[in-house]
Amino acid sequence: MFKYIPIFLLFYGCQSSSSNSSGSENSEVEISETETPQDSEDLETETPQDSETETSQDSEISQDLETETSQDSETIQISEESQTKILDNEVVEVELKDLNDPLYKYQWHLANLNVESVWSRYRGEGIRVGVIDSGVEYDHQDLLENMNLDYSYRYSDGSNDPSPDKSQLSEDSLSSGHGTACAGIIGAIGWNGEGVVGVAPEVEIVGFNAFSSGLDADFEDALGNLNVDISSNSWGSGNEQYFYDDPSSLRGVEYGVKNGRDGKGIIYLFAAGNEAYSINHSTLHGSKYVFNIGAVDINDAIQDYSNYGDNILVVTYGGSYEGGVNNGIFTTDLQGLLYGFEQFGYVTDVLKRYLGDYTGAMNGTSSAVPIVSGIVALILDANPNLTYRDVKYILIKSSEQKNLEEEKYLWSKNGAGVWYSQYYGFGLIDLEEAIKMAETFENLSTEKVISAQNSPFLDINDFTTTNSYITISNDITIEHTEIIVDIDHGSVEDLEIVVTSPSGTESTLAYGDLVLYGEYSNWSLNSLRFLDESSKGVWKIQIYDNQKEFTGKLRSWKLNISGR
Ligand SMILES: [Ca+2]
Ligand SMILES: [Ca+2]
Ligand SMILES: [Ca+2]
Repeated sequence: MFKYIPIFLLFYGCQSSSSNSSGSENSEVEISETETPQDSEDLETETPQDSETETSQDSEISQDLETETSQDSETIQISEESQTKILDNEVVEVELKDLNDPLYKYQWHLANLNVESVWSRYRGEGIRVGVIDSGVEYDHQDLLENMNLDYSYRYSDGSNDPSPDKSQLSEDSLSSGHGTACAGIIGAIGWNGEGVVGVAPEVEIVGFNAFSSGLDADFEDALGNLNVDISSNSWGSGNEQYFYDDPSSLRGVEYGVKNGRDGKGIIYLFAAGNEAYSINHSTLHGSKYVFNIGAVDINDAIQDYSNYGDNILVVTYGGSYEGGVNNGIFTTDLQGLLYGFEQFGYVTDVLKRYLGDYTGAMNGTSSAVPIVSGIVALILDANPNLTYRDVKYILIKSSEQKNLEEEKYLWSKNGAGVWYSQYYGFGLIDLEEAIKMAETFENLSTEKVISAQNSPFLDINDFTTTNSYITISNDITIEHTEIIVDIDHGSVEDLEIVVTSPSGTESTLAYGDLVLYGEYSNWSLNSLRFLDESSKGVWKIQIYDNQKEFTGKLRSWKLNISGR
């Protein structure tokens, strides 16, 4: 069944690389600080289980506080045009005629989002979404008017036609329809008497057919393209058993966050993936600039395939494995019966009418991402002055905690009273609530980043917990925490890694029960679980080795805490 685009494996396979770009830079001015013995004594009593190795008290701990100003300085200024737009949004409410798109009744995700209540005010007009994928068939009747061909690009031949090229169609007739399906979910035309409706039916779609070449440099180029407001990415390594380092894609993302939307930052949405695995071993998915999206079904239940980890931001509807009515996501498909989803065999009578131009078989986190792209387009339509951090915060704060009582989802409250689940992230997106917040949201204050490192060189032995501590004296309100670990060990899959914040919140970053290939050589692990907590106090890392034979050493670990 179609869940995650299989051409990833052919064109964009994982690299189990040790050249983690985030760990090597060291240009910041660092203020030295010494850990007080008291702090560590307090902590010893907190960890009764297992034998443990204590960190040496005189380990050098350094930390620094830096302020990133490039983004916020520009966001404070509201252009005349934007002011008018906000004003317009407050007063203009359009009466919409009934939807006459025949497949709309099958688009349960739109009903669940109650998107009609939002469409009378916001439909994504003036917002541009880039779809980096297997191509977008621009001349599809339900896409054409919303396509922006000036900025669209097909990397295999340099043309502005983003459709799959001949070799994509012949080599992979099936999955070459993936990008067109994503585009329809985001912004298929509404009220035209045809097919389906996108979440943001007046948005502009830019197709970046990076899979036509499959080159790392082309993905970097597409990700760094500043002509879009939102970047929709339903692709990934496709095999989470391997550490995934993707420095070129990360460069593109960082460029777009710093320079896109006049410094407010492009919103980068990425599929969490469909391997039912942890995604905390991907440096791309770990980046604070990336929004990782998981998938639920029509009943708000996490789908078995949806990847997990403490870097999942939020979830939305992705559909279930079976596809079809009340399961799959109905959307545009490559036109005709030869290409696209037909080979999955699901056809309703209404779909038959279109002879292969639409499908009801799209699903997975690949579907969830374009839904969020449409949602973010509506949010930016409601308030174009939001930075990427604002949008992230709005999604977090407006989402709903579903199935809190079900133990398997491992919901817990952090020290700031924020619920988090490694499956749901902060919860299921609530569109109406997100729009309400966006309309009056004042930009978050300037971002601050604290970095601190401890290099204890501690042994990691079989069936033993190794503990180390870092004391932070700066008090910021946490948004994102990056933990860079430098561990020399013969078998990374032996290791369970847990980081505990000063508030006592535990974030598990490696589970010790998964097949894993890679090296923790200055490797970036990331957690959203400490949101809104204070950075100040003693942080702890615990590394438990749960298998015999291979042992190792914790050379160093570093905290990069972002917040305000
Ligand atoms: Ca339509
Ligand atoms: Ca088709
Ligand atoms: Ca071992």
